[in-house]
Amino acid sequence: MLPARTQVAIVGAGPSGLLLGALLHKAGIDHVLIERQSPGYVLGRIRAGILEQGTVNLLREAGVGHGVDNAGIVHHSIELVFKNTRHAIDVTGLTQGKVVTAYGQTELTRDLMEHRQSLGLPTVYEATDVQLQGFEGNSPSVTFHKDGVAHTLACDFIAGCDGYHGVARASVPKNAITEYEKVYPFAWLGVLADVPPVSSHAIVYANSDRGFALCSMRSMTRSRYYVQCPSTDSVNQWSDQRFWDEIRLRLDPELSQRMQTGPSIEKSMAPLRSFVAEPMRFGRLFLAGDAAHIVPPTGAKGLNLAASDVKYLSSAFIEHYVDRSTAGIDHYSQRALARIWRAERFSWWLTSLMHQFPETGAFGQKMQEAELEYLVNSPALSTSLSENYVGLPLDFAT
Ligand code: FAS
Ligand code: PHB
Repeated sequence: MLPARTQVAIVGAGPSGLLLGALLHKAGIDHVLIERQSPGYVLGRIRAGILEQGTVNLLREAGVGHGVDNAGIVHHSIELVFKNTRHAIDVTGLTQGKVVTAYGQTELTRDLMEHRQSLGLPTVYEATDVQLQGFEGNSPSVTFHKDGVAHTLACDFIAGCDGYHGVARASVPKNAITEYEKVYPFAWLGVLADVPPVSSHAIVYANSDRGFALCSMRSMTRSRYYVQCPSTDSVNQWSDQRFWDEIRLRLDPELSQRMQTGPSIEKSMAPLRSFVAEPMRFGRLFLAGDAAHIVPPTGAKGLNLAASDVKYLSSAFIEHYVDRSTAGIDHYSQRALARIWRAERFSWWLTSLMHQFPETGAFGQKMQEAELEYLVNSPALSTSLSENYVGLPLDFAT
């Protein structure tokens, strides 16, 4: 039986909404999670694969760290391929011991869902016609239909965790929000295959004059690979054979020769954009995760930014309800945006460095190769790459 009222209404049961729900429950704050898709649909979306340590710590804090602790693959380096040569960047050595962990968003989302189900927390899947009301005043509510029945959920606050195409940001009056966007002239074609990853100890990023490629993993027996392709391409233009042939042409000879291929178990196209909406608070509505920002996945920041938003927002709600302080709520947007813009810059920079841009031609390729040559030989630039890759601190002077 759904309550008619709660303290926090969370719209969206992706990683942001689920993680926020777990942290609010742990703090004894009532909330209801409203999701428009089915659990299977949410789990079927294959997305991120690299977690910053801050994200792993937050999962542990939420009581959901068992999956990543048992199956996560810790990485101490990344590898850059350009001019047919591969270079290792000692990320851990350059960041005084910091690491990243390879653990799929699908597995993380499943861990969060199972945790939520074990607690019997109020969750509405397949909600339709979700609408946000009254968040500019003191009596916000979320209305929706479930199995043909209309519901109104009164609440103190609404957390818009419903992604780039969600209803939360779309509910904000146009004159109250500023959107910054850059759409890249290409997409990523991603393939999941049950073959051992070509490099199990490091993510491989390849710049070639045929386009970008990325070699990642989900386990020691399941690989996740991407190639840059025209944004006008569709998945059915890419047979498995065409994909395997193309990615091997973009890697160095040793990796290309070592790559094990097999039938794809998932194949999808992801458009690339940089996007930020400012501010992230509108009265009693707060945006978190992809609802407020998008990064090109090159820097593996999307899911990790969602996690830092949730860290800030859950702390703000806890301060409000437990400490009776509005400081966290009042500072949330400024605090989150400070970290978001630094990750936006890093993701844009790495995307610009690694991808083929038709309009810059052969000179552009030479500039990228010169910068990569400089990067792999410069402790300063390699350190800059590494400190961004492992994740910037949660707080710095804003
Ligand atoms: P999500 O979009 O994951 O979740 C939002 C949820 O809200 C969804 O379940 C949606 O169904 C629901 N929703 C939407 N509208 C609603 C409504 N009106 N009412 C109720 N619910 C509603 N990041 C990386 O780091 N690496 C990657 O390789 C990578 N690849 C990606 C590929 C794609 C195609 C996309 C779209 C994103 C990718 N990302 C990647 C970024 C991704 O991991 C996001 O950062 C992450 O999913 C953010 O989580 P949420 O903020 O929860 O948003
Ligand atoms: C992934 O494993 O899906 C992945 C890894 C690193 C990235 C992007 C995606 O930069």
